[in-house]
Amino acid sequence: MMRGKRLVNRLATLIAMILGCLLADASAKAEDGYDLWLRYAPLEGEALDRIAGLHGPVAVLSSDGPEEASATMEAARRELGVGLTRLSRNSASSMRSGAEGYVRLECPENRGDSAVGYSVRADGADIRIRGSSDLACLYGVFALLRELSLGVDPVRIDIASEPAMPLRMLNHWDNPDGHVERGYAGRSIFDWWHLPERLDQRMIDYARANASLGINGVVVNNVNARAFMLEPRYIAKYKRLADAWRPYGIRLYVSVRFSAPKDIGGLDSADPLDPEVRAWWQAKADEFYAAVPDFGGFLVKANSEGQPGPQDYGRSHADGANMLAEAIGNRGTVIWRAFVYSAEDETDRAKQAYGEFVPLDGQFADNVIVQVKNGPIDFQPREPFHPMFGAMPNTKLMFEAQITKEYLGFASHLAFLAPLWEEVLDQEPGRGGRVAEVVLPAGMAGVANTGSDRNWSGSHFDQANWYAFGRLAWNPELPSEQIAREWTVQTFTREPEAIEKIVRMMMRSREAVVGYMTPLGLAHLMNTGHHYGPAPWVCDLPRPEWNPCYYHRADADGIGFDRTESGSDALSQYADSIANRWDDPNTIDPRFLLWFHHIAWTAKRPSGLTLWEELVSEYDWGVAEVDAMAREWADLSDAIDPQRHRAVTESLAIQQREARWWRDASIAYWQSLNGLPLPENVRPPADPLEAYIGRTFPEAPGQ
Ligand code: GCV
Repeated sequence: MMRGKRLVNRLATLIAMILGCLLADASAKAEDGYDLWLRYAPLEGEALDRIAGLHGPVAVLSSDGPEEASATMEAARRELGVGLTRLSRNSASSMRSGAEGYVRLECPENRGDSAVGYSVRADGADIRIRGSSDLACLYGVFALLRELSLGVDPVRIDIASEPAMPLRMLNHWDNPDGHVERGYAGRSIFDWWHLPERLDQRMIDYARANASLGINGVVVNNVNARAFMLEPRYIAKYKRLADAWRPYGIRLYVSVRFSAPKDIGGLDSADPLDPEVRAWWQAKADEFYAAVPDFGGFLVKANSEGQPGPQDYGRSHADGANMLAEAIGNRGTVIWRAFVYSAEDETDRAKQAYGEFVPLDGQFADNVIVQVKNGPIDFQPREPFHPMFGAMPNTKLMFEAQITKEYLGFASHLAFLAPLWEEVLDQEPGRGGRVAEVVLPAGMAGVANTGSDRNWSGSHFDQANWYAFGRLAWNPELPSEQIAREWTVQTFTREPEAIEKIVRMMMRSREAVVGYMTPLGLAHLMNTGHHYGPAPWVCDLPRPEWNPCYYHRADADGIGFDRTESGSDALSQYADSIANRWDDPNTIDPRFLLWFHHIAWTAKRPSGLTLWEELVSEYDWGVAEVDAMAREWADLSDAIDPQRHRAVTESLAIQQREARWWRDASIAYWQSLNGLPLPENVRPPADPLEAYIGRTFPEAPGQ
């Protein structure tokens, strides 16, 4: 019996190796970015010699395991075959029969996504990957390949890792017609038109990339959901996708429109307390689980930006979420978004979510998670952390990040977002530990930046944000710089000087964007609708909070939103330990100054400059940083393949131009209000204010 198993495993090994060679050869073409961080560029010199003796993969099954390897175990072997073959210069001879060591996959065949911690350890000439489920072995394989790509000596490998949080998910804002809301990488990767019969290879490569990071959930459609995506024909499509992703440990979730019982169910109400409505959702959930037994659950945007919700019937968010939670039962999860604000509510928008949700703490069912954006407004280049973190100790809160860069220059600006997320995860709300600890029982969700572009993300550097999100969701304690470095080595180059330059570029990039777009705590000054470029002058849209003027509150005397007690008092939503510090413009972290304070243009700052001088110097600093990044990248032409080097050079040229535009248009507008001269030796805006105001961009993507 055991010999039979061994034979099967040996055969599987051989097939995986041959497949690995074939795949590796097929990919030895131009560097177009499709392979992401799973590129496995051949190792050289000593690093190559060190892995040359490694055979892979051999599965050692537990004695009570089934005869056939699970699809996940097969995926693990396949990945190992591909990875080792490519890393060892695509040379089959390095997998020679006299190899000194084996990579041993020692995981029982039980499937499951809970016990996925793994260890990867050198044991003499062998490497043993161990875990309590097949998925643990797949994750371990990706971890081993990452280490080898980074040049770690196989005999020194010794890692043990497990995910910090249960849910590590991507939220797609993809519409059924293929348009991606806030998507800057082409069309949607989901081909609803041809599913379920046709499944694009991209769906498998997407799953591989996610599994390599430990991402274990994908919401496949926009939170601004269409009700017809709950119809049986769509459930068949989800089934095909879920079946394809299951081996990679990815559960499929769907965004639902709260009014679906009315929209497609023939009912005249969607009241969550109406028995007919509840029965409709129960039947709908059962239909999902009949087709997809491991269906993840529903994501809901309710009573926000015009979406229907329980408040339409005088019910609370908890009433709505709990109704869906009951329908799903212990089979899955309801994720209810806290991104709510209403046109009718005159309360400072930054306060509304806290006001609606915190009183409901403790009222949500066990299988409900409330998903909270990193900041209280909307994925700005910089926001203070959301005050709901730490304020709902009896509710599972999930951290929502935006990987796609709606407010940070779309895909053409280089902005590495790990420092942004790290900044928020590291905050201490004053209750419940750091934000990273508050969200541990739930997880992290990231609004995906993928699309049909060959490089997936619209630009090569934007792949790093997908990567960073996944790595942080697995381990929110990972430092941004380490993430940048490991991504760079796997994706671009192993040349030490080039790595240092690229990491430096990445680490300064987000702060540069803050500098030229929204320095000193300014926010939401982007043009309306598409959010492309500056438009601080927009003040006349019907809904107050759609206007940049609402956020900057600039006039002849000063600028900034007074959120202290004398203003909207949003500061009171933070714990005293924080509010006391932020209450004083001289002690607040200057990065949040104008978020919480309205300051006179001529006020002297602790820096010795006036506010106006400080603001102008921030804009100039941001622009100079982008110029420096472009220069550093230009120096790297020998270290990076020409195709990707040129693509990044062109994006940086766009960023340089647009950084100047942001700086010039903003300064021109502030001057039109304050009438102040520019500080000495400062370059005046290139064009008069009217020229900036007159620009229109009907072609801007992602609207
Ligand atoms: C999906 C912002 C974006 C919207 C997005 C919304 C949300 O307002 O501009 O496009 O809608 O956030 O997170 O629901």
